[in-house]
Amino acid sequence: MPSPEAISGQTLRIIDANLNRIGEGLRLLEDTARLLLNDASLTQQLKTMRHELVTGDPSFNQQLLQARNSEGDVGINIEVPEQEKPRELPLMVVANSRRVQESLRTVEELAKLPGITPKLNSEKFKQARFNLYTIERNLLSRLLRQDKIKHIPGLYAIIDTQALKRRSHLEVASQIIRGGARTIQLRDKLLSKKELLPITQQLRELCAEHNVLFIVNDYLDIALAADADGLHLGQNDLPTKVARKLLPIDKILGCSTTTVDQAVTAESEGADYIAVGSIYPTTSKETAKVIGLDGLRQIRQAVSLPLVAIGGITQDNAAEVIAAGASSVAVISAILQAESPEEAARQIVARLEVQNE
Ligand code: TZP
Ligand code: MG
Repeated sequence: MPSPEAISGQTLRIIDANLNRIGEGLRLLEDTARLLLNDASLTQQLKTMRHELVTGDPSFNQQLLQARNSEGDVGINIEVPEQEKPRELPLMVVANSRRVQESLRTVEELAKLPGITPKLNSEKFKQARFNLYTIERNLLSRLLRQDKIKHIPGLYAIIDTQALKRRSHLEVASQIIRGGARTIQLRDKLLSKKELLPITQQLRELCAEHNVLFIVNDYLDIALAADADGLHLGQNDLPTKVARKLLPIDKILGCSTTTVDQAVTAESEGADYIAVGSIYPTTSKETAKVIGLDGLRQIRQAVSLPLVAIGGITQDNAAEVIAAGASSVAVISAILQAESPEEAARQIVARLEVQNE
């Protein structure tokens, strides 16, 4: 009879296969966070996890290598049914996370065997499994929002009820979309929510038809009720952290900032883009503080999220705002006070395109 401390070759083979699966799966997740999402924090978490789990005691690693028998693995030729193979990146991320979680669980259990305990710390694999549940959620939600965030660069037109001067939200939004806006935000400080909701729903449909991003300012409830693509909040609105928790994971969240500190906080609390301004003096917001292009440049240095510059932006200064680091320009009066909102939008879009060439 072998002693209970002796480790069988089969056990080592299972551990070896599972450690490999953990390393490979974590690498795919890490590369997604790093190369696709440019998310430094998630990348670091995944890298640290991978290193901690797969670099073990050298003599034990040697035992694992000796037990390896890939050619004799009967699993190699077992076909995965076609419909079970993930073809989209979010599904692939889920599938890989699950594989790693299953392998972590397997190693966690095997590490409790008397012969393995001195070599592998079961608790470490359990902790990693729980950490990975959270990382999977963050990674997946970032991926699902990625498609929406891609619309941000370009013209971000704000349909402000007051600036509309009784014109129809829907009619003016259609003109601005024809002029080339990539994002429409509904900003209202006048109507009741009862009046605002049907307008929001109509704008949401219009934007969906034209593949334009649709964001609601201030009101989480209206954004949810109309199934908008996202919500935009200022410093005195619902805190970013709270809104992030309440929003479905595929909805994007924008946050208005005037300082580096506010921008860094918004980024760390889950904003998807940051509005920066007022860049120039504006008559559209009484409390706006002018921070200039220098303020914008400082925020550009401090955060990596896309920046939407706002405040006093016109076709004459749009290009310099982009040159100072904004991905997008948000505009009210230069469009809504123009004789033709469509033409005004088109002119600004043309300046942005020249700047990006
Ligand atoms: N936040 C900072 S400035 C501003 C807001 C909502 C108003 C932007 O309007 P305009 O007319 O484009 O300057
Ligand atoms: Mg607000």
